[in-house]
Amino acid sequence: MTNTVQFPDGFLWGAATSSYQIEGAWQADGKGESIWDRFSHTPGKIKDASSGDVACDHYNLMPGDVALMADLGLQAYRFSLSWPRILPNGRTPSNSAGLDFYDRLVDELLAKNIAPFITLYHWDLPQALQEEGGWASRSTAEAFTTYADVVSQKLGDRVKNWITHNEPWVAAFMGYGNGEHAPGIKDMAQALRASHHLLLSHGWAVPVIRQNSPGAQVGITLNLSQVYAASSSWADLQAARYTDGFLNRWFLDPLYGRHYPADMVHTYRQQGHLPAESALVQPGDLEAIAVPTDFLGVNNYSRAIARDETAVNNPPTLLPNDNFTEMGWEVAPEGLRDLLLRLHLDYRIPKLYITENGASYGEGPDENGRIQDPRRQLFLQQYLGAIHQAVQAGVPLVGYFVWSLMDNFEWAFGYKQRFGIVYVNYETLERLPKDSAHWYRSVIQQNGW
Ligand code: IFM
Repeated sequence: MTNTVQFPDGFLWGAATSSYQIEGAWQADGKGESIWDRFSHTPGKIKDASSGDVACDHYNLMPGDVALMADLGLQAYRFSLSWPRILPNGRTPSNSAGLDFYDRLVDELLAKNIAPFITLYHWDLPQALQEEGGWASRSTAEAFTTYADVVSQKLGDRVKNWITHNEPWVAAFMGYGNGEHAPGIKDMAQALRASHHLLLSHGWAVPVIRQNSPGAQVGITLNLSQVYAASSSWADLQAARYTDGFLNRWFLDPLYGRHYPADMVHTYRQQGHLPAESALVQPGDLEAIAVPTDFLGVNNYSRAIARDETAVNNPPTLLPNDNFTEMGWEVAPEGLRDLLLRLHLDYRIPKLYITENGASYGEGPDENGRIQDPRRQLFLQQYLGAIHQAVQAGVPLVGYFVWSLMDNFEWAFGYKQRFGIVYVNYETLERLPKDSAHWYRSVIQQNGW
């Protein structure tokens, strides 16, 4: 029987995690404190008062986790490095025990034929750098470049896929803007400074990684959402334009050589959040940020519907559907298809990966130890169907990483949200593949379904 959905030959199938969310071992072997250690240890910041101190204890259970990946048939594994595990104070000297952990992880993966995709920064900034202003300070971008140099020198002979940053929008606007993430600062001016320094550090790190890792593919991962106006009224169209600028174009435009979007610069200036350009954006910065990259990583979970709530007499013609994950995010696979088409048409990106996509549903083991999570399987099937449509339409999307390999610490939500295709029992740390993991294994085997 032939498959109904067949991906192109060579399409890469993987799963993703991040250091703070799974590793635990927050003080082991000379690791320094991160902003997430500090933040989660501050009462009131995490919904269930938990932290990543132990998390999935992946630091100690790593070989078993890699064996599990092999068992699921994964072809690639996207993970992030804990900067303070490697550079406890954010800068050299490095901590060899920390680097050795990732060295062993890489070797373990390669021995099982799983391609490592390294993300350098997935939000766990060394606390020592936050004391100097964190991402709001330009010196953090310099420190990041040194960090990229240290790790790509060590791992660049074997790791050939590098992602500088994960979701700089979240790091900047939730870390420094609304304060829901570490370091918990609520100041839009700092958030905008952080966004520029995150992008700048990307631009500076790319050539360093290339130098240390010949033949490497280097990119960045953005969280992007297709934005739809709630109606065709002028007010809602304006709201959609603004939301798209805030979420998407603020990062895409400078990365693809278009400078920061003029409409957003104008708005942020009017709001008093952006200083005169020369103070923040220095000569050469925009050229550095627009360094050519090999791919863009796209993290997508839902769509955005924009509405101008202040405008009267414009009833919405587009409303969210009634299907939400336990994060409260609307299930909207067509949003991912439209996003991919838009990226292809507007930015002509040479190569794309979905570096995260998945759903939080809380199903646990039944009396037989089986985890039936049909909603997650349906979610994945619908989103993969949408991705397939985009590929058929000519979008150069070459791989997919499910979020997440296993249940883990979901930031300000703690352990209450479960995104894994593998269940983690946080009492025993036992890992149990859910039904969706078995289904995903068969998708990988057949390159479709
Ligand atoms: O868990 C996060 C991940 O760290 C970044 N992208 C979104 C996921 C789900 O919220």
